[in-house]
Amino acid sequence: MTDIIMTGPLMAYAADQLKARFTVHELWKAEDRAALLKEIGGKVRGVAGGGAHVRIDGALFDALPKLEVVANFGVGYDSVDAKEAGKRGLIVTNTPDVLTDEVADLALGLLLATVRQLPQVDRYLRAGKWLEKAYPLTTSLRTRKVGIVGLGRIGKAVAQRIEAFGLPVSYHGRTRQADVPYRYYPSLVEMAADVDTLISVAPGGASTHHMINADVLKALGPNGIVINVGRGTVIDEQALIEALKNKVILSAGLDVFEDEPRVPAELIAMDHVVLLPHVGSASVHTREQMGQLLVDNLVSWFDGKGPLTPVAETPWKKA
Ligand code: A2R
Repeated sequence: MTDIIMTGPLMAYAADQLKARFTVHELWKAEDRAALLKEIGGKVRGVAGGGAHVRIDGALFDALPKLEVVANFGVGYDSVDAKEAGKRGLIVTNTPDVLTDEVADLALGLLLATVRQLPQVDRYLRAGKWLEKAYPLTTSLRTRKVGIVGLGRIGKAVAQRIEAFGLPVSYHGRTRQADVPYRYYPSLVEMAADVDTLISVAPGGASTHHMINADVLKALGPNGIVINVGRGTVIDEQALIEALKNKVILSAGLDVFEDEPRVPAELIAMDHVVLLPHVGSASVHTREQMGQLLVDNLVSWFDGKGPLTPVAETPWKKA
């Protein structure tokens, strides 16, 4: 059987399929990872990974001279150095599309929860405060203008849902898209100045690092709400905390953070933000689909049929 490494825990649904088809080495369980890599590195041809358990980069590739393919669990693959993989002729795959609607649903749920303060209202009832008086009136989704940062697969699914709620949509990305009806802003600060609600669905990595910074938050203004379901690194978290403290913006709904699973104590102490533990795609249904696509990519590759969903940095050309 072909040897592969699992860099972090995968749900049993996917892990059991991998174990049936491959000889699986569970790297994150090893007390001495370097020793395990030394022992088995020479025969490993595939990696199944994702998340922050082990960074999949040149150092790992060096330890795996026979490596051919890295199958990432998740559409975002910023924990994999895909550029370096491309240089070395390796293939990296991710799990696009199968999680698009789930994450978009969560984005709308988080937006509503933030605007109408649903977690706070729930806490209010449980604390018996309704018996004393009605919950104070909240801000509203009505009259809001939404700017999407990263109008990709998930961004478009979010935009459709925002349209269904009757709100205007704009977007910012590196390129104008010909086939979408939404207003395009080449400048994120200019978009922030024209809207009051930012929803970030941009990927992580160097090119988006701290893209939502103090200037963007200032432009968004005192009625501003920031929702992030993409990657935590896209927002300058310290600038966000300052903006929330000083009422530069109104509120934030965050599913992703800069240093997960660690969330700044200052955010946790704020009652006017909604914080979720990176659950965008975290339903049984969608995680099974993602797991299946990871397995299918590895099986297809080792059956000689090529990868199903290679990332842009490691395109696959059939010989
Ligand atoms: O910039 P464009 O036109 O290529 O648009 C992409 C945008 N994007 C950026 N926008 C501004 N500055 C950048 N440096 C930048 N880099 C990328 O993000 C595109 O519209 C969007 C990403 O869309 P997709 O590749 O279709 O990804 P998908 O499936 O929507 O997932 C987005 C992210 C994942 O990477 C995970 O981090 C998270 O959502 O689950």
